[in-house]
Amino acid sequence: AETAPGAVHVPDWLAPQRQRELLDACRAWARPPAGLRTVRTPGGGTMTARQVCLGRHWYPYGYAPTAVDGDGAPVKPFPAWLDDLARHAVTDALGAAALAPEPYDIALINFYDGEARMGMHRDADERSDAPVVSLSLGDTCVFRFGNPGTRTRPYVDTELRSGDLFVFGGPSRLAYHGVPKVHPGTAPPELGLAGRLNITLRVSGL
Ligand code: MD3
Ligand code: FE
Repeated sequence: AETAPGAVHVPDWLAPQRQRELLDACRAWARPPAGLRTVRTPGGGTMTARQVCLGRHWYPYGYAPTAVDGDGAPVKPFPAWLDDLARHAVTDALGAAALAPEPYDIALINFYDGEARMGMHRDADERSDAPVVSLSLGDTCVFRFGNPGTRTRPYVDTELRSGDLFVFGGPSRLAYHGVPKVHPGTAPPELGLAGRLNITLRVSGL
């Protein structure tokens, strides 16, 4: 369903077995070196969602020119199967015409415990206007989409559940968005995940 122009939500896009496989991959990526880290903001704060990067090191607000993560270790590579997954997702949600010519080359994986949030922001650090692909695993969250062009009300709130796909292209690519709430204990029990994972796949254009 189209939530805003270019923003398409596909509930249950990942079958349970695919969710399990993606979770297993995330667990491996989260291990050191260059594993799950706490992101510090320029103002001296910390992001409450912890993060792992693949392909390039993201920091607020840019991509590091060197492939070095928080612990000094090289960022893990972005595997080719994630580019295949992103292209499949964009084609299903927006159609093949929305596909970028360049490969997807960055993944940012955010882990939310019951208290974690993400404030309203725009993702403007990529040089490409290719659609961003978002996949959710584990606990349900409230996903907040800003009024186009602003970070103010009226917001559109939707719930993102385990297995959901959201693709942000066209005019929605630079829209404000955030995660004001995670609902603890709502993950599918068979997944064995306490908390929420969000995987975003991006084209850096760098
Ligand atoms: C709209 N992640 O990684 S997913 C992010 O659930 C981020 O972890 C949230 O915002 C999360 O930057 C929200 C939905 C989402 C992700 C990326 C977007 C919406 C987006 C990029 C551009 C526009
Ligand atoms: Fe974002």
